[in-house]
Amino acid sequence: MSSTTLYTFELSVWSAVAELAVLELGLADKVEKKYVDLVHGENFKPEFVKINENATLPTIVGPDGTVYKNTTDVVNYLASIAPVKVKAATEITALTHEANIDPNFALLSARNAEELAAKSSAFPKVFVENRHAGITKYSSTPEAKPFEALYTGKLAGSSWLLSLYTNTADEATKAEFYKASQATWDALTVFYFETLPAKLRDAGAGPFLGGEKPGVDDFHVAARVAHLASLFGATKSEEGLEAFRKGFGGKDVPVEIVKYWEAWTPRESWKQVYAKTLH
Ligand SMILES: N[C@@H](CCC(=O)N[C@@H](CS)C(=O)NCC(=O)O)C(=O)O
Repeated sequence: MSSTTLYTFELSVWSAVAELAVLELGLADKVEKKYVDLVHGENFKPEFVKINENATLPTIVGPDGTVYKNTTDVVNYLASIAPVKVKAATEITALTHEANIDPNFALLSARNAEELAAKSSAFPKVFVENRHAGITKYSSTPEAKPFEALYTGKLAGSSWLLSLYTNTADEATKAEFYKASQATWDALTVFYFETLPAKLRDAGAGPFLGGEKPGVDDFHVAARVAHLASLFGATKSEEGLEAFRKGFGGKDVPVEIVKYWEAWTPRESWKQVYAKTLH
């Protein structure tokens, strides 16, 4: 039987969901990983777009050639083939993927000119520039022709981001971006201070949503929590809770989130996935 291939990247929040699942579900020797460098837009190579026309990670190609093209399908597939059985996804999995709390938009978001200036001299700027260069390069190849609609849409989005990050956007565009960024952070605050703590309380003794061990929901939520800590500047697990507190303006971190963080961070899967840095 040929193997299952997971297309992944070490700095990708949604890939981390799949990577945690592979380890927790005892599938490390059954899944072959292939790295796609998102920071250089390699997900826009026509060879990859032929596999997943969304050009996103994680992506899985199963032994029979079936392609799983989004995080939810990828993890549900992994759970279905795993020797270890865990609690299936519930509503919280879908909630972690709601567009109004998009983690990748949060990374690039800026609520005002100061935030945008700070991010424009840090990693987000590098990402925006390189990704734009990657889309531009790959979209102009003959192999890209069948996927013209994808490239046209992605180029429009990346040109918009580049204009913001190179300070060539007009005032109306900037104002709209600040407003969208503020809305995302307002929604993220509700998610981390209300929605997620309530779901953790409903889950009972826990410490995971899946019970004593992580279930499918937990793979999605864990990666979101790690990503949020990284957005607040934490690179190591032990910096996470303080980063949350500071990041949310000094507000106490909900006790449910504290317990959740403390349950995840000692696990081998977590230590491996976040060995280099939280992301
Ligand atoms: N809804 C999709 C989102 C996946 C997604 O956006 N993944 C990011 C990496 S965390 C990506 O591949 N981005 C590619 C890009 O546009 O640069 C899913 O759940 O799979």
